[in-house]
Amino acid sequence: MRIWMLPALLFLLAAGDAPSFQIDRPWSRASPGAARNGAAFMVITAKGAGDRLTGASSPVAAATELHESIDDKGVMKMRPVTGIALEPGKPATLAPGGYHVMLLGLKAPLKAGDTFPLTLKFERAPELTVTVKVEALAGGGHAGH
Ligand SMILES: [Cu+2]
Repeated sequence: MRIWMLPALLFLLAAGDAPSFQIDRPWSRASPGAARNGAAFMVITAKGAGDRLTGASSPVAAATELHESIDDKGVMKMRPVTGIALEPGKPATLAPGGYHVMLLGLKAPLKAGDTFPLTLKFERAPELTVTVKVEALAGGGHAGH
């Protein structure tokens, strides 16, 4: 093999190993009244190679964080996490009561039927923007969760 072929070959190998994702049902709940925060949920399945969800951003919120809801002796709390593992072929579920993308400082209330873009950031893969659908708030429930 000629030496100049090597970079091209390495590039092809790297590309073949690049993570890709199936993202199912990105959704959020309508925000009640003047709620300042919301949350986005979805199921992410990595294909080919594993990766890690490390952050997100959206024009509808001043800031976003990755959060995990935990049951602390019967009290639901949430805490920021630095990332969410995406193992190949193993769906990572972001859902009420678990992992979620926290939307901090909503610029306007989220209304049922609306959609908004959410850009997901990964450790290895390039950013990916999904369209989040706002669904009606079921029952009283907790704001944004
Ligand atoms: Cu949260």
